Amino acid sequence: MTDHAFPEDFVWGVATSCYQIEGAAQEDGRGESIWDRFAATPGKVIDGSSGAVACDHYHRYVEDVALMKSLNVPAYRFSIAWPRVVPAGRGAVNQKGLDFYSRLVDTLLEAGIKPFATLYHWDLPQVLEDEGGWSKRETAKAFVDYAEAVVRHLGDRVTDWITHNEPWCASMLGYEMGVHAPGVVDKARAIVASHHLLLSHGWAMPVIREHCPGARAGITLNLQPMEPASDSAADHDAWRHSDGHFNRWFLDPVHGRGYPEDMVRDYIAGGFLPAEGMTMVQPGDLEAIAAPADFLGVNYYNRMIIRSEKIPEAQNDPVIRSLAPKEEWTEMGWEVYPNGLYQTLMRVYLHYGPRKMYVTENGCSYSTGPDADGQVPDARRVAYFRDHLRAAHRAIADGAPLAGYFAWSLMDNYEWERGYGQRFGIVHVDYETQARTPKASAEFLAKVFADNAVPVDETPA
Ligand code: PNW
Repeated sequence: MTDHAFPEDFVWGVATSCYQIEGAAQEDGRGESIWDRFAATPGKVIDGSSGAVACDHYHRYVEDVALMKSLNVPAYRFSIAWPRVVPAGRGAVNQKGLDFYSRLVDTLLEAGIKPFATLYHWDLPQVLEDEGGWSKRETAKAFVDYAEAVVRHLGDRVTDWITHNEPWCASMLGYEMGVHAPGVVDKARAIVASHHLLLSHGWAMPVIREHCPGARAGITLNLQPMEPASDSAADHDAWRHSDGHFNRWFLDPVHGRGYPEDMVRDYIAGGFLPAEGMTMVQPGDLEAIAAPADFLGVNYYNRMIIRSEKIPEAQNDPVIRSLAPKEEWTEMGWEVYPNGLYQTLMRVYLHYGPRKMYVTENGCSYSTGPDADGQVPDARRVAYFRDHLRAAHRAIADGAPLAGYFAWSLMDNYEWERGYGQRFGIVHVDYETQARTPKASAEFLAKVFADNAVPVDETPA
């Protein structure tokens, strides 16, 4: 049987984010971020842990790049820490912070690995949060200055730029549900924050192009296919609302459609927006947010089944993540649903028509560790990647302009409010010794990367 071959110029890679792997939180002039503060607040992170040490990547990046090279990794998506580069949020640039990323980029290029840099993966300088964080328009301005400093310094070597990672998480998990930093529970503030996150993306796009001619730039959204739990009118309406809150609220403005009107009505009705609606939107904002992008980044993990009644597991929107039996969930409690990746890519392609798409994250949490022989046989993760890659391949065959795929994550790391218990890596990390051990899934992906193809037959783990 032949394998599923991918397009010749398809970009394969692995992804990480700075706070989740770097550690060295106090070093070389790095300022405090909202995640340092949040993690130090009792009761916020499940195991009380923080990213202060994490995978110590700040000191081990040479070893980590060599590891990627040994796994045939062609591209690496990482994020840059705003509090390292501009410790006070705005103003003085910290050269030592920039130098770290400069060394990382040089090491990647020497190894023949293409860097994809994300400018914001949730670690806002705490000083800016003290002034209101993303609910303040000034934060979007500060982001653009920070972005300019980074691109001026790295734009000669990095050509692929992602402004934001998952503004839904940054706004809604951070300011609506409060389960992520800065831990605010205020839906009205979260909606304002979402606008300023998107605005900062739109404002940064021309600045990236100005300082990096030939740049390819875009934003990454976390998207989920959703279905109503039943054919009741109430479940269909809840489905409309959840899809609007999670997917359309970000997809629509980025693609020039403004904010979805049904959602503005819902938020006014819920008391989360004033009767006049989106009063924080100023003339020119929507045009800025719709800045032409070279690609849309899509992070895909699972689907949601939506019902109208609140259930105990759901904190806000009445959703259930899955109807599947618990044995089929990952350790995050997320259903394994590969077809949802196909559905998501096809929806974006057919409804929004982006120039290109990348899957900038896809992966799963299973805590498999080394066995007696020092192997890490993570068969479920191998199956997860194989099945999601087949779904991606189907979307390409059906016309979706998918240009690349980044596995989440290069290595086990700090899984935010879930601490170190959740392991998404294709490489196992022993947090006592910092030893890295490639799992079976790393060997599987190394072969996919080398062959530019996914096996069609059952892959033994
Ligand atoms: C993403 N949700 O987070 C992030 O980009 C990564 O930093 C993170 O490690 C990874 O997924 C795994 O969690 C998400 O509630 C967090 O839908 C929550 C959601 C989606 C993505």
